[in-house]
Amino acid sequence: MSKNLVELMADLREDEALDLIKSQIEDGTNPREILEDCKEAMQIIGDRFEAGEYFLPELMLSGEMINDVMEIIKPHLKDEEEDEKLGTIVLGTVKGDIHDIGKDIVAFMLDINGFEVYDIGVDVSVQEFIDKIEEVDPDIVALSGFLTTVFDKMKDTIDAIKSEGLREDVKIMIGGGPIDDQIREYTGADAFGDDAMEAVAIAKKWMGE
Ligand code: B12
Repeated sequence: MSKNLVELMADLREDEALDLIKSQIEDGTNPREILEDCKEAMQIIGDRFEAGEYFLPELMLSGEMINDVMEIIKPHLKDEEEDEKLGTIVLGTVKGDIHDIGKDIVAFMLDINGFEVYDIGVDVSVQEFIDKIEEVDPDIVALSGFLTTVFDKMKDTIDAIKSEGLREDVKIMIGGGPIDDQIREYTGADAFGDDAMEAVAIAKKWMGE
């Protein structure tokens, strides 16, 4: 755990943070520890936004920073052997919602844990989900959403998966800021997760790992 990295990232001092991460990797720090620091920093950034200390440009900057961090550490998190994928996942943020930082972390963690992830982006319509499911025949569909206003879109998406006759073929998980078990029940999803590690744990369980 590096307090320094958390501070640099929370203060959006990206160049210094990236330099520190590079040297940590050279020194043999576990990349997962670096990810934990990133998560803590993002939490602080969110808190500062809510407290009126940060505004939209800072949040956008934090999104770019996390992408740059991931570019650096991703190759070091890959399993040694590029073995068979554990399963296929279609992931997207539902219609009306453009939050993608959390979804990107989920995509990244599923990817490095051995899943084939089709990340279809943000503001994804019901039809776009259906089209992708029909195209790639996934084992799992993962819906992300951060706004209370998009719970209905999650439900619509899952209802459409049912009415298209695809529900029996996929497990569905949901997640994002306000998602809890009540929302899971309302939307008809099979599971919800609080963070990317839970997404991985759920997916592995479903694939019999
Ligand atoms: C960053 C941010 C933004 C950025 C998004 C940038 C981006 N590229 O994503 C911008 C500035 C664009 C933005 C816009 C808006 N935002 Co905003 N935003 C946030 C903020 C500060 C942080 C969210 C975030 O990315 N956190 C970082 C991630 C990493 O944290 P995390 O949640 O722990 O992530 C994990 C889980 O979510 C989980 N997860 C995510 N997806 C999935 C999927 C599955 C399947 C699973 C299992 C798990 C999972 O795994 C993630 C990784 O571990 C939150 C406040 C907060 N503190 O959460 C508000 C917040 C989410 N936003 C909010 C609002 C209201 C808005 C706007 C409507 C503001 C406005 N008036 O314009 C717009 C909406 C735009 C839209 N149509 O979507 C509200 C939502 C309130 C509500 N309950 O509905 C919040 C809660 C702020 C607040 N307190 O009011 N926002």
